[in-house]
Amino acid sequence: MTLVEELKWRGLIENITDSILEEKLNKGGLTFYIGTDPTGDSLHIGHYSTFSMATRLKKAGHHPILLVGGATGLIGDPKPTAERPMITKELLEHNYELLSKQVKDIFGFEVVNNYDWSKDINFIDYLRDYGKYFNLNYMLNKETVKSRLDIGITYTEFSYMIMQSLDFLWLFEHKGCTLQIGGSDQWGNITSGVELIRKKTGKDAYGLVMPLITKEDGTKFGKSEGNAVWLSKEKTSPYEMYQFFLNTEDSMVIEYLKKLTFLEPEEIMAIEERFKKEPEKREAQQVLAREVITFLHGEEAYKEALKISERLFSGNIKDLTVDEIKDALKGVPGSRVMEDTDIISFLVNQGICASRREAREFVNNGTISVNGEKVTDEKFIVTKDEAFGKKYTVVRRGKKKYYLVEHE
Ligand code: 545
Repeated sequence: MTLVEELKWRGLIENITDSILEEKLNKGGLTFYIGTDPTGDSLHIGHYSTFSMATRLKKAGHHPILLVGGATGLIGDPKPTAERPMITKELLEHNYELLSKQVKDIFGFEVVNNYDWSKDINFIDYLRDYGKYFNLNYMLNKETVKSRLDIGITYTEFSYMIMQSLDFLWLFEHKGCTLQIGGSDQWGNITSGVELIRKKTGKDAYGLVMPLITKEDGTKFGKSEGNAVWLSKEKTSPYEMYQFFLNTEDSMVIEYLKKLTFLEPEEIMAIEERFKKEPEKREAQQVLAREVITFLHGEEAYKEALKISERLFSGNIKDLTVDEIKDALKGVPGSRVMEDTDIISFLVNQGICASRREAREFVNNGTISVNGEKVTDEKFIVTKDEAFGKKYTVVRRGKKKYYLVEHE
């Protein structure tokens, strides 16, 4: 397969500005960029497929540049639904630091900041040197602007497209950058940059956009119980990410393997074959989790996530550390306890059993474990001293249900 054939097979090309780009992509040697605004302090898994495209192109012999929008972030790319609240310069600065460090750490590419070349453009020159190249009708016809015309759009957000176009022009002139890539929501901004370069220099530049990843029902991919799955370990632990991928819908998992991993097509096809025969083994989900977590956080972190997950599954949690326990049981029902208590009162007081009768029944038939040890004696006392780090008592009811009780 050529590079372009492979990208198509993976479903990573939604649109390109000129079919001649296909040949150039197959040949190698292009300098290209992808941009992100520091509107948050971390990327999330929804951004990952577009950013990992930079790695794919790099592996195929192209040169990537990552742009973090210290200037554009102050303005705000118009969303179809509403004007963005402006974020303070301090917050933007803070996000910039974290985000540029994150993309450098994960992807290891050169990072540039559009603030560096945008901050000194004065208003009169801006209108004379650049504004003249933007036809109002052309701008009004762009999807993002069009979708805002009835609800309203400020001059500030309306100008965003021009700023992003200036970036492309600047990178074209100073870094020999001839291609911009992004998610499909960036089509308007990218094509207006291509136009600006053509009008200003008479030369060709190109754009490529990728489809945005969705779930089976068409909604946004990348949330777990309502929370975004972040690429930062501090915000989403490798274990949480592992759980997220393990729960991937069967109907989507092969698509995600194509879009989110660097496994060879042959390998993915072989997994697909096996997965079709025995979906209940969840091999495809496991491989997906392994590949993404290893790429983002390294092999150690992946093994750790796997270990926690296996321990919770088997109930053998005795030698986990306090941190592993906290990480593993984030989000399970939790409560607090003041003093050491006998198991029956404990189970009822913590809402783990509905009545003393039920608590006795569960203890007697071996349904209850405390800190990884089965409890069958009604006189067993739950103590702070034996809690993980003298702080957390972990109760398991049956095979799957975990509770976390914190000692005060
Ligand atoms: C700015 C200046 C440029 C080129 C690009 C930009 C950013 C671009 C944009 N991109 C999106 C974004 O999201 C915020 C991330 C929060 C940490 O707004 N105008 O910055 C997303 N982008 C990645 C993909 C995207 C896009 O970072 O392109 O489609 C998501 O997958 O929404 O010169």
